Amino acid sequence: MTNATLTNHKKLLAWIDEIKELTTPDDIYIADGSKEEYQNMLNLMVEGGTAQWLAEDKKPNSVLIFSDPADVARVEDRTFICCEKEENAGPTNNWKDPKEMKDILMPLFKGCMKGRTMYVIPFSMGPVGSPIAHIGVEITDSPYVVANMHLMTRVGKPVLDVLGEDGEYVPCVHTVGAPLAEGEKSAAWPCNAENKYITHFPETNEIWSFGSGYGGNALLGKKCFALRIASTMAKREGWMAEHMLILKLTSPEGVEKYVAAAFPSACGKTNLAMMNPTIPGWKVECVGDDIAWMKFKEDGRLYAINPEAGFFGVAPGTNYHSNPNAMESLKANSIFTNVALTDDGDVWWEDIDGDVPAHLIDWNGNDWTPDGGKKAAHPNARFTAPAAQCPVIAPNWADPEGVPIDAILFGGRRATTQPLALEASNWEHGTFLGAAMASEKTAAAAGGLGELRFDPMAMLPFIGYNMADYWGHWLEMGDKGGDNMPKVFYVNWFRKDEEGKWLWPGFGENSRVLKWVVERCDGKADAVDSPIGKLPTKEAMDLAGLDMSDKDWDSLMKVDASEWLDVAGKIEEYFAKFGDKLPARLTKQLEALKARLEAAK
Ligand code: GTP
Ligand code: SPV
Ligand code: MN
Repeated sequence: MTNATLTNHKKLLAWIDEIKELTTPDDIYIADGSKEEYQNMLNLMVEGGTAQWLAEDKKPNSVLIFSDPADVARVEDRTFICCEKEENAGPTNNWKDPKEMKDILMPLFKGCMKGRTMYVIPFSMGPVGSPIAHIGVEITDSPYVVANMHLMTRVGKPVLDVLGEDGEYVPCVHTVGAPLAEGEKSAAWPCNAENKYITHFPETNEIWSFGSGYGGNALLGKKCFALRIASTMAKREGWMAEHMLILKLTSPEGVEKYVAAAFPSACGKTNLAMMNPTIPGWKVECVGDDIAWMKFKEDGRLYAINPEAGFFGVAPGTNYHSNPNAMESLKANSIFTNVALTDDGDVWWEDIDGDVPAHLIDWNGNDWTPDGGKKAAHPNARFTAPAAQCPVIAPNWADPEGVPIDAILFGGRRATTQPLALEASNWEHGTFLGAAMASEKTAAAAGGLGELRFDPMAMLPFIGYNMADYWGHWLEMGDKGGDNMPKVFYVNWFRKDEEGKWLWPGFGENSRVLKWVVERCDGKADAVDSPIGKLPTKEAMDLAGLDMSDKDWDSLMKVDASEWLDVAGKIEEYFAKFGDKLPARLTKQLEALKARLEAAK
């Protein structure tokens, strides 16, 4: 065992031994978190044919990796919540009895690391030692996971030091599920395409992941721990684990506000979190781009930390216009997965800056030319980059105490129906808006692109327990926080006109909506009542310098009562799935909405 002396934690050592007995790797390596270790992982991947170096004058110290075409995104239908009672997983999750699932998993894990090295990665979600942070230990047979965990979390010795001899950690076991026969060479991207299991045991705080090496399926600190397991811990302990970016907004007068926003996967969190505002004098700085853990402090307010240390961002669509700060973050020391390769050793993806090259190597490793009609990068191609490389990372982004949240935004991808922005009348109404959130499906998860689905609080794929109990938890947090709770808003950057063109320019222009939001928090901007919430007036929204006709504004903001009555009917059907678990206060909100819509018809 390499680095065995790094820890005296008896339980941890015993667990490592147990997993070794089960999975029978050739070697065991405990990650120390050093720079050399990271470089070794990159070298190992390059030598093994998993990765290739990008040109040093294009993307220094960065690698490109092509995954197996059958392993390109989260697999929601292979993701399970395993708890004693089915009703505790709820109708939105795939449920399995814990014992039954272990009976399926143990034979799969038996001998699954044969011919490979077993890596043990102690990691902290959140600044090491922060009162809001939690520790996990991921065991994996994938060097790709080790390298990514180095960028996405805090790993190694400092974490083991905090763990000491008996600290608590969440055990996370991951395997690509591709044991090697004697002398057999590993595939460049080993996985078990036909047999993936992403499983969570919230009652014992365990994670077992089999068969996939990609993103949230394999980097277990992210969705598995920081959302699915953490959401159950948060419910038990009275805090919140949310699929939210966190940004700091400073007005020209120097007033600082913190905004958190829950948008579904590939619906604009990374973009909003690090945007350059187009309105003069305003500044956005990034605290986090995907996950927020929030706890009450003595002053009664909610404080959030970003439990991650890097960005695992969607590459396609990212360019110097849409997200210049992401482009700057990924300039070096980054890992690129399933993007295309240019002839001069740089990366390329759809809608990146500049002319479309005449020749590329596409994400399948094949020659690509523009006339072939195929995408060069996979739609869920991603970059992994250290958060500290972001030019607008907030100076206090890693403050262990967190930042006080002033406003929460919900939002999804809606081509129709949903206006650009609205404000909830209070926390309970905000909870209702979050619970009734719907969005068109993106490439971040396998299957069903574009289909409209309910995605409450952007947590549909990430909630570790019954969604209705989660809504109840939101309401209870509101009862506890009272007037100190953040104000809640609902935004939609994705409304289109009849010709299918965006009605709103989006990206840096979203700062206009942020300005309205924080001015509403300070009681400074106007809003008018509508059946679905308080809408900004055209005068209250700073549209200076934007060529926005009254007609376009009206289309962008239109709330059609009969269309919304239809929506209310769908919400009612959706809520009915939760039976007795549905909080009465949400039923009351729905009834009130229907009454307001009827009156407006
Ligand atoms: P996950 O990492 O999967 O959780 O996604 P995310 O929510 O961070 O989404 P991201 O910011 O990476 O955006 C996903 C896609 O939406 C990219 O292709 C963006 O270019 C596009 N996008 C982001 N913001 C806007 C916007 O304001 N308007 C439009 N039209 N597109 C946007
Ligand atoms: C998401 O899908 O919301 C992501 C990417 O942030 S993954 O880590 O793969 O879940
Ligand atoms: Mn996400």
